[in-house]
Amino acid sequence: MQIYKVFLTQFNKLFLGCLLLYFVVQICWLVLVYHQRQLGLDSYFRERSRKASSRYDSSRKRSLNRMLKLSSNTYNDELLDETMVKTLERENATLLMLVRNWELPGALRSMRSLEDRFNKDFHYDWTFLNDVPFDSEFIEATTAMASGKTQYALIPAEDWNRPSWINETLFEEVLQLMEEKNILYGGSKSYRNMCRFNSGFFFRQKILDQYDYYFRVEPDVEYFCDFPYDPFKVMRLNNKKYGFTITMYEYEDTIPSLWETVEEYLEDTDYQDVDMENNAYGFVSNFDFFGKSFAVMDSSSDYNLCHFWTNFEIADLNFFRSERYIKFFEHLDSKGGFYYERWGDAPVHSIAVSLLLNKDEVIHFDELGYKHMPFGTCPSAYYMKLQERCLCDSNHPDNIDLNVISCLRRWWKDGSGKYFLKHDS
Ligand SMILES: Nc1nc2c(ncn2[C@@H]2O[C@H](COP(=O)(O)OP(=O)(O)OP(=O)(O)O)[C@@H](O)[C@H]2O)c(=O)[nH]1
Ligand SMILES: [Mg+2]
Repeated sequence: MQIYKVFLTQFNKLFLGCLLLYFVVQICWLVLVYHQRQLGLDSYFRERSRKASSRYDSSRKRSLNRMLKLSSNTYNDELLDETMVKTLERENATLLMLVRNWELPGALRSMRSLEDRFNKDFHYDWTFLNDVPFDSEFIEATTAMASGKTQYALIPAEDWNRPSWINETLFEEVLQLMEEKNILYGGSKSYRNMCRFNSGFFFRQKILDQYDYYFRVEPDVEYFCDFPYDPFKVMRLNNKKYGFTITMYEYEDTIPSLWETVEEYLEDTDYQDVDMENNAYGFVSNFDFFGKSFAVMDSSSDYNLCHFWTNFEIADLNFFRSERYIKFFEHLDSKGGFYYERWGDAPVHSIAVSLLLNKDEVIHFDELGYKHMPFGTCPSAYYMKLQERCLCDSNHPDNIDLNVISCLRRWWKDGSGKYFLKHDS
């Protein structure tokens, strides 16, 4: 009996021991499997990220930059070697800045940023426009900052000033009213001239006749990353007519009657210039659910207020020069809304682009980090940011793409979609 009891106790201990061992082995196995799976996923995503980041290797031309990497105690004869400073093939394009003389410091900061990030390798011309003559200090400093040719033009008074048919009494009343309502630039006369000029006259300036593409630059903006390509070339090769980086909602108070004017234009022209099957009409008119949210802006018209932020703009001048765009602009202009309200060039360009172009003719440059106060955009792909030497934080609250006032998800849904989703092999 005694022996039987001892045997039972030993057997129980052995059994419990085995059971414990079994559980330990099971847990180890599960941890191992989970870990392996994680490793697998990590390496899968790492590999895809590497592929994405090496996509532009052939166009980076790193070797041309070698001479710019001198340390302070190095002297390199190659700097004087003509072959090292050969200019890359260029498109028929110019960098374009409408600017005032007193904005020189900001203009130089923007130039410095764009030269360092892009133009030092290409030397595209810089074209400066102003409603008064540029002073010699402005010309001297900007010429020194540019790596390409610089040219300066005075805007003819008739392209800039308020037309004579604007009712001055009504105009003054509007200015006062909008000023009282604290509408941004609501009381400014020159801001209205600028918006109208940028909507209907910049592309008619003689100095731009020689070019096909322009890249709009404003004072005090910053480009966060090395450009992985020549955006003008990307536009031409892919038949793009309009490029943007940021899109968001417009202040409705500045454009109360813009949309009804657009609808009137569509009816007057019997929709003959718009291809509703292929344009991005939905981008400016849809209000439905997108991403995780509904639109946050209320609109009292059928315009959802989405627009491209035109302080960054790379576009085909021939689109703006086209009869259909001019017809669109002239219709809007004839209503006086640039003065009686405060129509901005951003909603005007954006609505025109969304109506008159095929949505695939519009490109979102999502690799080019960019900032114009108070918002910026920063690429989120980790390896791309390293490779493009970006100086920005994609998780920062200033990144408009994370903000509810961004229309980017609307563009993905109702515009030309998200690039990598369409082109991933
Ligand atoms: N020559 C000239 N340029 C102007 C005038 N008003 C604005 N601009 C330029 O037009 C562009 C847009 O003007 P901004 O004052 O930057 O307008 P905004 O970007 O809507 O507003 P901010 O948030 O103040 O930058 C900039 O490149 C300005 O330098 C003007 O009266 N004369
Ligand atoms: Mg600005």
